[in-house]
Amino acid sequence: MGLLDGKKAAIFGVANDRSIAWAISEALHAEGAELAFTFAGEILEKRVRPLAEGIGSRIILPCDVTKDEEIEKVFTRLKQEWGGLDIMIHAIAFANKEDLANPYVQTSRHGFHLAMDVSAYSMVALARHAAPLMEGRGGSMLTLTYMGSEKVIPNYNVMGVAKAALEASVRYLAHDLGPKGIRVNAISAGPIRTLAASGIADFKEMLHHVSERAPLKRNIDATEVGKTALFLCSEWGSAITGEVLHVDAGYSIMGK
Ligand code: NAD
Ligand code: 0WE
Repeated sequence: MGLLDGKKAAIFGVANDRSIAWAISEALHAEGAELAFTFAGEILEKRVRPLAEGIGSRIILPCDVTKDEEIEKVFTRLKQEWGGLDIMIHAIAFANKEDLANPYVQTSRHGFHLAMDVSAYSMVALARHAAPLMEGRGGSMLTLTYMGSEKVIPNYNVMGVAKAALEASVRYLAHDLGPKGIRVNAISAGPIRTLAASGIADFKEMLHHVSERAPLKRNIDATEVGKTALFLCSEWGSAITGEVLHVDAGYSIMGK
């Protein structure tokens, strides 16, 4: 008997086996959920397909969230294959590399729009398509955010602004979808070495800084985000919606 036996989950944001979305997938699968995956581009398909097939997933679809047609096709297929949906995981972010290196004040109009589109608006678009499939089943949606939305983290820049919009969207989506019995939440994760963190200047120093100051005196790993995601998306989280839950070894509570 698993906590999620018979539940159907759509996972957006696996790039490889170090992705936070993959750790969440493993946690949901271990409790009996059936999963569908999307990938952004052919290069990532080569990584995602073997991982998905390894846990028995049959639905593996392209979805660049900047393309409305691709989003529509995913949900059309999910409706055909499953007839409904219980869980949606959004673990997607992107900003131009130069916008994570130059001063925030230099952010171009295009760079701002891109980060907002991929990292914040995509949650709204996916939620709009997922909601009709979740009606009457008590669905749950979850996204991933970072403390750079609340406090200045040098170089996080336009991503911090996009995450602030994402977190506010979680609250507005929770208000819209709550009457249908659909919950919408975010996990604010501490820094984890993933593809999205590779090439970030001084990431090692940042991990060290956090582990010295966080109450638990350590960093977190993706499996801990997976366990929290399982809790939030399962019956155990049934009264939690519109929430941003920090999974960060306590780092964000500190004032010094
Ligand atoms: P990751 O690189 O494994 O995942 C990021 C995903 O975003 C990739 O799968 C990539 O394909 C996808 N993506 C980018 N542009 C896309 C587009 N146009 N369409 C569809 N997908 C697109 O890295 P991760 O660290 O697992 O990131 C997952 C989420 O976790 C992100 O929202 C990130 O902001 C958040 N997060 C990460 C950390 C960290 O330190 N790694 C901390 C807190 C929050
Ligand atoms: O959300 C993120 C990373 C998001 C991200 C990463 C990249 C790198 C490659 C978005 N866009 C891109 N674009 C690229 O071209 N994190 C929470 C991880 C992260 O990124 C940082 C961090 C942390 C932590 C950037 C600066 C400072 C800290």
